[in-house]
Amino acid sequence: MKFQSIALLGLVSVVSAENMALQMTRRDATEDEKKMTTQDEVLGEVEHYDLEVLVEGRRELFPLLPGVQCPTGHTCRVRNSPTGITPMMGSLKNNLKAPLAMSLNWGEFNNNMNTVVVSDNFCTRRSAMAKAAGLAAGLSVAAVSQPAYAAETKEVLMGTDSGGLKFVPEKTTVCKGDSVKWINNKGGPHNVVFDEDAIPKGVDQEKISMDEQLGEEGDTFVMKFDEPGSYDFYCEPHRGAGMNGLLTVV
Ligand SMILES: [Cu+2]
Repeated sequence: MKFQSIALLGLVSVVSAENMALQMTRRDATEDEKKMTTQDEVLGEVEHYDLEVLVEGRRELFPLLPGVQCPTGHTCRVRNSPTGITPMMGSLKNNLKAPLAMSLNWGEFNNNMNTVVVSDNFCTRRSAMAKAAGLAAGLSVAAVSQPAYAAETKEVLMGTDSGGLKFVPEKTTVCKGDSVKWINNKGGPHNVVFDEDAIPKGVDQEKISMDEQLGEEGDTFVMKFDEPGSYDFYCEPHRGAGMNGLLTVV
């Protein structure tokens, strides 16, 4: 299988644990990989190897993907585990105490962990990670599958601490379904108005913009964004002073 040798090269050529983690997370999910997972599930049980690597004098084990052989010149430890599961899951499963271990939906948990490993999309990874954490905390699949479950709210200050007429930060990126909370800081009153010529098509500019202004420090304006794209916004009283911001929804 082509994928296996590629993954192997990636692992052997890397010397530091940090780089290795980086390399593993950046890996694309190839068609071969998807096929491999399916085959493993059919086979039932496969051998896993942990690659032994010396990192700054300490011995560390890195799990190799199911079916990957130990690279020549390296020491590996054999570990058998039920297939189709993410390597890290085996030990987690053994270490979790009942009754959680009994009630946890391991299939769903594993799907999420796999998504965390193979996806290159930050929002997909974040959502899968949150769902896995929720399942491990005892929540039901239905609960963690709610669209709002993995959503987050990012905060943007209106005015710098020294009264500067800026949004802090000026550029913010959120995942679709996330919310942004603007907090009136110093130098107000401020507000948030979106530029109707610089928001995604079909988004109602009036609906997402503020009518009024926030006068008191600590006042907030919260808006949820479901449509991906770029959103330019400004503070109406201070637009001339350059109080502009950019929101990116991915
Ligand atoms: Cu302002």
